[in-house]
Amino acid sequence: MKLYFAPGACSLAAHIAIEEAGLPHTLERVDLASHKTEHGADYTKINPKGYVPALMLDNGELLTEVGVVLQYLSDQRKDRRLMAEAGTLERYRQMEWLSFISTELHKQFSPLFRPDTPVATKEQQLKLIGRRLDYISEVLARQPYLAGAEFTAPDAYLFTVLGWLEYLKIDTKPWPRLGEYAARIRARPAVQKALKSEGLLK
Ligand SMILES: N[C@@H](CCC(=O)N[C@@H](CS)C(=O)NCC(=O)O)C(=O)O
Repeated sequence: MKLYFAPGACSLAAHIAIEEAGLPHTLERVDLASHKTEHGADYTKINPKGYVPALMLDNGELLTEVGVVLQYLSDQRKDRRLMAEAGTLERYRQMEWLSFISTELHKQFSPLFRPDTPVATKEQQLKLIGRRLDYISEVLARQPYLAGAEFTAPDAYLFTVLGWLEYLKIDTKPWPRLGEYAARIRARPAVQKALKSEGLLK
């Protein structure tokens, strides 16, 4: 399988899951501004949606959408317990987290990355993101990871999105627990490996 990624973008969640699952893979970096891959290919011909992540399976099928790619990867190595067995309530809870992070958190950041977003819109987005982080922080007061006692795929996704707070220089003082959580995840060998190979760690 091949993961199309951009350093530090939401594709990092998939990259972490690949490393956590120990799956053989190759990587191809995408320049999101020019839509060219590192090998000079037109990325829009590979993924007409134009965004990352995209996972090219060995049979030539392309899988997109973070929440789905994470579940696919997790299901390749069930013994690593990145997602619970399909059909169980535990699995639906994890899917609930994937959906929440995608729609209620990840996508609220998108206008903050656009240079032409009006300041008032950015402020509204920051307030909304703050409310979501308050909620997540309350949950993490009761348990070390989103789905309970163990690291699972939704944690790879949340860790990736939390990384954008620093990049965007957002004050994280209201959520010290999230900083501790991110530090714990960052220390995982698979996460270190993914960060290093994206050039985000020396
Ligand atoms: N719904 C998509 C969103 C993916 C997305 O927002 N990707 C961003 C990076 S985090 C991107 O590639 N943006 C560039 C673009 O939209 O052209 C998913 O869940 O995978």
